[in-house]
Amino acid sequence: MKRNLMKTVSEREAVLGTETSPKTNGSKAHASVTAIIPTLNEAGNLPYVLDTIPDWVEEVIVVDGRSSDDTERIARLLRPGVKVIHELTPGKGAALRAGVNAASGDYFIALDADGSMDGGHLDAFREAFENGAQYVKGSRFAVGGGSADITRLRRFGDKGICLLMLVLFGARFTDATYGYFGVRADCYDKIRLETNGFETEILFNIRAHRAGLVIAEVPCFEGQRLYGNSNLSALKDGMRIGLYVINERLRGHRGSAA
Ligand SMILES: Nc1nc2c(ncn2[C@@H]2O[C@H](COP(=O)(O)OP(=O)(O)OP(=O)(O)O)[C@@H](O)[C@H]2O)c(=O)[nH]1
Ligand SMILES: [Mg+2]
Repeated sequence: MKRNLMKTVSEREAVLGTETSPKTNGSKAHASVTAIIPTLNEAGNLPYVLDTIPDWVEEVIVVDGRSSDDTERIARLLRPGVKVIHELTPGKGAALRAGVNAASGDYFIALDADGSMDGGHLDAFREAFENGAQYVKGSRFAVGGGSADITRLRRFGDKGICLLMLVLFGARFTDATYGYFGVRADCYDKIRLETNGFETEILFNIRAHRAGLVIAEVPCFEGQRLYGNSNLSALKDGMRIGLYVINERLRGHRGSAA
């Protein structure tokens, strides 16, 4: 099977340089980007996160609906033109799906609202798409990436899930659990999922690989959550994610790709 995971920028440039994006068709014009941001009580963090998102991002979608704080008001105040979608089903996976359903860009890129993901990396995501990637994954562990937030348990858990993905699917990712990722709009159907929880973004990686999408990793630096509490339990959600990965193998899902 073709190895379709590029670990470094230079590898990406070498391998992806010949492909074109959906609208550019080889020209210099940029295709449009939708940033999808799920939020659950992130009013304290949104000022930082929205400020990092470059002006060139055509569409910003905040998926809220379950916050009891001022998240929606702050979003509208700080990013005029922001689309706020209400999703009442609990879980980040459900929020991501709602965001994608409302998105109109050529590339969808998901990022968290807790301050751990820097919108400044969106340039590198777009570049990877424009160099031919169909699925772009942020990685804290690729050369040039890093984290101010990783614990030993989380690093161990991430390595375990990466190994599981390699052994069960032959999928070579350096970071399985960092939820900064993007997919080309016309490829989304190949990775579409109905799960609602944190497992969703991990299963996207597997489906992208199995569907034969061209995958690129972008080195990212993970900051610490600025305010509020995490909604993820490293142990409980980590085990749950592991079971979902095994179940994905047992179900033999191959996506709908060529
Ligand atoms: N709309 C919506 N957003 C959610 C839900 N659960 C989490 N989120 C958002 O999803 C993003 C990631 O959630 P976090 O709680 O930071 O979890 P995490 O980043 O996977 O884990 P940590 O590394 O512990 O922060 C954040 O922007 C949350 O606000 C939910 O049920 N609904
Ligand atoms: Mg977080």
